[in-house]
Amino acid sequence: MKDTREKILQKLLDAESVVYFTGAGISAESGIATFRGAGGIWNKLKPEELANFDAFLRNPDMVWEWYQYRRSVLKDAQPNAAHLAIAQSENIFQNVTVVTQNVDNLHKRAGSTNIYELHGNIERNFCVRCHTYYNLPDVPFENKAPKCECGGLIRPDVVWFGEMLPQEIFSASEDAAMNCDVMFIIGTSAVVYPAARIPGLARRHGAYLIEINIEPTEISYTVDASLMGKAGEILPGLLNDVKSRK
Ligand code: BJW
Ligand code: ZN
Repeated sequence: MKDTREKILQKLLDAESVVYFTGAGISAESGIATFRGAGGIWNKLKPEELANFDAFLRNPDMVWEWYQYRRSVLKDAQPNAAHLAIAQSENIFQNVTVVTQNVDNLHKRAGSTNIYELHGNIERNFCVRCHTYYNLPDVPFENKAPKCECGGLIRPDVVWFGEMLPQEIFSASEDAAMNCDVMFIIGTSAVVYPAARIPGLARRHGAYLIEINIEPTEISYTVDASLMGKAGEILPGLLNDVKSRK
């Protein structure tokens, strides 16, 4: 049987280092579509046609347009109660690290200060030929894939299937996982590797694992506590209880 709320609170009261490992589900309540599950992007579009480099080379305008659409949604979106609760928990715990698979920048906008972005950031772009970086305001906000001065295509600075994750960021995330007392696993299906290795690493190094998700996932059976429901509804209340008892 999974642990009770009292046991969870006790673990959080004793914790010095907390890692939040987050996925698309944490941004669902901000109106950002997830990839898998109900309403997920991949139910309608094929990942292999959009989220890999060959697809981009085959049809740069189509892939670029998809990212521009997502950027336009993000422009009007706000961090939700879960992002904000995580940022504010820097006042509760000594060390707080956000390890996110998301590219949406909402943790930063919520005020979190220690964020490892495993799959990049949709607000950055770079030239595939000369590797010059372009921030969003530097590239035209239109649907045709822009070109760099050198003639190379400009792509979003995100990690597509078959591409390596940023190695320093992944190593730092592994270190955080190996050294935390509690890891929250929030809004991720935990099926995409190597990111999905992070919770297991934390567990093997003695961390207490709390999952928050609207449905069971690949790793639900391995965690100490499963809280089923929306992150924006569960997390703020839990962290408020910890704060009021500290
Ligand atoms: C809520 C909620 C609410 C909803 N509250 N919860 C076979 C086996 C194993 C591995 C592989 C394999 N074949 C290929 C691989 C490797 C591949 C991989 O893992 N594939 C698997 C899918 C099978 N991985 C890679 O290719 C990675 N690179 C790599 O391995 O490099 C090494 C290498 C290099 C060269 C050659 C060979 C090896 C790279 C992976 C990159 C992933 N990129 C994406 C796109 C990023 C850019 C973009 O955004 O466009 O990253 S894919 C997509 O999935 C995105 C996400 O970050 C990632 C994870 O998704 P996430 O966050 O878990 O979201 P969902 O939608 O899956 O889940 C949402 C959850 O939220 C659900 O559980 C809901 O229930 C829940 N939820 N509302 C709480 N309100
Ligand atoms: Zn260039």
